[in-house]
Amino acid sequence: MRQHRTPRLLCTLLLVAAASISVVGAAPPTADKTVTPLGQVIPAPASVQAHGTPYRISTDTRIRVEDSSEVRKVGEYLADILRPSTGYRLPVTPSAHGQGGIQLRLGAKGLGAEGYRLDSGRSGITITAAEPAGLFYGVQTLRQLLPASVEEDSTQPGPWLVAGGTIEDSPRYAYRGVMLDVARHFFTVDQVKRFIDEMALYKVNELHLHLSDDQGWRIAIDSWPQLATYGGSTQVGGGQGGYYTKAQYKEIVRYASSRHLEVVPEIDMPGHTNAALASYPELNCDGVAPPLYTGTDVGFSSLCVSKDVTYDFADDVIRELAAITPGEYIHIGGDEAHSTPHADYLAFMERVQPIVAKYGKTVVGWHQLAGASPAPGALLQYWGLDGTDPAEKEQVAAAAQDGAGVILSPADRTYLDMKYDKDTPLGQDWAGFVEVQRAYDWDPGNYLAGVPGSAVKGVEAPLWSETLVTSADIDYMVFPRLPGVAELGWSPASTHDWDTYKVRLAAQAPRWDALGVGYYKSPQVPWTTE
Ligand code: TNX
Repeated sequence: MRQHRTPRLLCTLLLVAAASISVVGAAPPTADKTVTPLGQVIPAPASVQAHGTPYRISTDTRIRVEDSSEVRKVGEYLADILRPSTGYRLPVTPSAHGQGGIQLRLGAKGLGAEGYRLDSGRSGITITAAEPAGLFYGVQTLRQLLPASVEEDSTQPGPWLVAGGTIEDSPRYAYRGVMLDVARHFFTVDQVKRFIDEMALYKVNELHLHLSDDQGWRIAIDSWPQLATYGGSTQVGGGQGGYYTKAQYKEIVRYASSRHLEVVPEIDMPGHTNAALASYPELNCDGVAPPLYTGTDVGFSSLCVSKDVTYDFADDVIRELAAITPGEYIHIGGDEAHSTPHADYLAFMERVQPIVAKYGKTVVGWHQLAGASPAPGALLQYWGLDGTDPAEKEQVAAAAQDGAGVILSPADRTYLDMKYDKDTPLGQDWAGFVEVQRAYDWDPGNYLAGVPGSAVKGVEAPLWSETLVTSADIDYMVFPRLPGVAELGWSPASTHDWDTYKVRLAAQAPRWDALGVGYYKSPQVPWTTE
């Protein structure tokens, strides 16, 4: 720590010098470049009032937390981010012991379960919220107000200034999701954790895991062990594949929860089931197991809807999955069931949706479920595009009018596996190219005609992994598009403006650099070279 005394002192002297220059009438000091303007964060906060003097995190700063283990965890999370780069001790102490520093307090009113208030001034920073989740989101805002170098894991010079003023913030939507397809290519627990950390920075709160598909089954099910051991043994391209043991899945759930994300597990049925059909011959109508599949076609597989064993299978899988999933939802897929006759699809969904309810969970399905009878309270995940058959959109609108919730994942806006342009080395293009502006510049509130505003529960950006193998591949497709979708989920529509958004987005790049996150240098974004 000693080596930082001199630069900090120097910096103070320079600030004093700059201040006195302005007194003698030279050019007024421009806004201090080391202080991020209070509103320059993603997602844009609901309300920002800049005033007063910046707070400076220093060697004496304490993180003062309310006496609650959940609040202490948020305090420790903040300390873990700040300590390596600042080099300060930043003890996390009960708030009763003194004033100043960074305070995390419960008790805010009127900001909802996820909202927070952040007050910053010379003597300290106070984040107040009704729940720990709100404090966590306040911490993400604080993080983005600090210089990008705060994300480095070695000591940096600072100074660590946070602009003065007040932010009051709460989300537009309760469901702010991202999906990771671990079926087409398998990603390890550590890779998923890295992904979760990246999402937390943008206040994403739902992690949808696509756990099964034609190419792989990725979760251990004790009553049907071959699903994972055989069905999970390969992936697109024929590589090794893999699956999560129950302990590993619980570790993902725990880690996600420590970042205030809920895991939404998906078992895609009745199509997209070749891995299951290959593992158990009895699930096939002809009793013959097909070979494992490592290509990228869709729509060729189906569970055997007329066999009772199919529902024993669905019951066992959903029961075991529900038992290790504390979250509210189980996603049952239901997309692209091109090999399931329509009447069979209806019959299947009639029998499977009640199983989800029986184990205490709420159904989520891809929007084709609107063509069946969605269970009470079910959420439909809309993944169509501008050119989708209007009749299909009307079906979703009708279901929404009947009480179904809608999650918006329009493929030509939110699909993170779409290429940015024709030269993008990774990804697909069946929904067109999705450049950064296209991903951001739409309004979930009036996107689908006939869907009541109250039926829109939020947005989700799916990342399908047919072409993605490494964490670097993931990062490149996610950044810089995901922050835009996250902002649509969080920020009030009144803040929506591409021209100011793209400047805030450009300001994120040094943070990604510091975090070691690669990204696509979209020509639409005014990246700064510093
Ligand atoms: C469509 S979107 C699919 C997936 C593919 C994806 C590739 C949806 C519900 N189904 O099976 O992976 O396109 O972009």
